[in-house]
Amino acid sequence: AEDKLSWWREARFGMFIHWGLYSIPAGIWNGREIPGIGEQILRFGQIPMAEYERLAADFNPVNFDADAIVKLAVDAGMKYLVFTAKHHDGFAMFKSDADPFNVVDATPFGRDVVAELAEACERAGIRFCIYYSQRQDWHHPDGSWKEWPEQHPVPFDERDVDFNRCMTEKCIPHMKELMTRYGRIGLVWYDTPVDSTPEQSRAFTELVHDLQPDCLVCDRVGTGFGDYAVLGDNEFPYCSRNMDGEVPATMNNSWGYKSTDSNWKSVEQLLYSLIRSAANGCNYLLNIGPKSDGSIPAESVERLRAIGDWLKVNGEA
Ligand code: JFZ
Repeated sequence: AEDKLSWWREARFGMFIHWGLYSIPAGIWNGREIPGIGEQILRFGQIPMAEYERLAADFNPVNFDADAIVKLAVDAGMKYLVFTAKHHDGFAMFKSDADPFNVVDATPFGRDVVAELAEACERAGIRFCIYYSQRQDWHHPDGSWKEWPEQHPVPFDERDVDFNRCMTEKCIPHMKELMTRYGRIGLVWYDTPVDSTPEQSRAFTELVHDLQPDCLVCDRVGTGFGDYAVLGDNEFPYCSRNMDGEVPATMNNSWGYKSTDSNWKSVEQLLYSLIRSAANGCNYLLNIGPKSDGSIPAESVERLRAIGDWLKVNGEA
């Protein structure tokens, strides 16, 4: 476990990408602004899945350009990229034989976004990594909806589910596809374990380590498993030098693109957090939320360019 962390310890700065069907409504449903983070509009807006599903028919991001996004990351000084292969809504941004609710089978776009980003990262020489919501899956009938209530205090359907069934039918097969079809994966960013059992956390961890021995797993896989610690989102990094930590952060409030979220942090604030993270031996994983046409919000591009310019003068590598 020592050397397999070495690239990650040197990386210090990565790009997080939250992109999925939620980028289409971008925070607005039936003309009403839905409070909360954009990628969770289904939960915050109490939208029936049957309605939400129809977004797939409108997903056609003709301006998506994986090489351009990866170049933006590289120019900003980022050394890895973490992409939402599946968020809580259960929609896969890759071709899957396990479940038809995916970008290739369910949208007019029909392109495998995970494949295109993986290939672009390979060409540019940065590590491609996968975010996968292993436990929350609002689409599978036995997927979990349980969130950390203090984080997202919105009522949700507490119906009983047989999560092991969702896991066997969908999540494990998905993860096998992700770990075998897209080349070398740097790390898997599992999320919101909440009430995960040790058996479930172990299975999700071992699947990765079995199929890709050098691939890291973050500790949001739950119950003490994982190769490194993810701190609170946007947390002011006070991590210690002798722990491997990563600070996930947004430039505004939302992770997925939200058209009404204009609470952008300044370049100075972002640089301060990056430097503060690095000084404490932590990685800074800074998010962008592409729009539904595949383009990157101008506010994000502007900030990434400014950070890159600063690093070219003041950074080390
Ligand atoms: C989770 C997700 O629910 C969210 O949509 C986004 O993907 C984010 C990166 O991760 O939300 C969390 C999870 C953990 C904390 C905060 C938000 N936390 O520990 O502070």
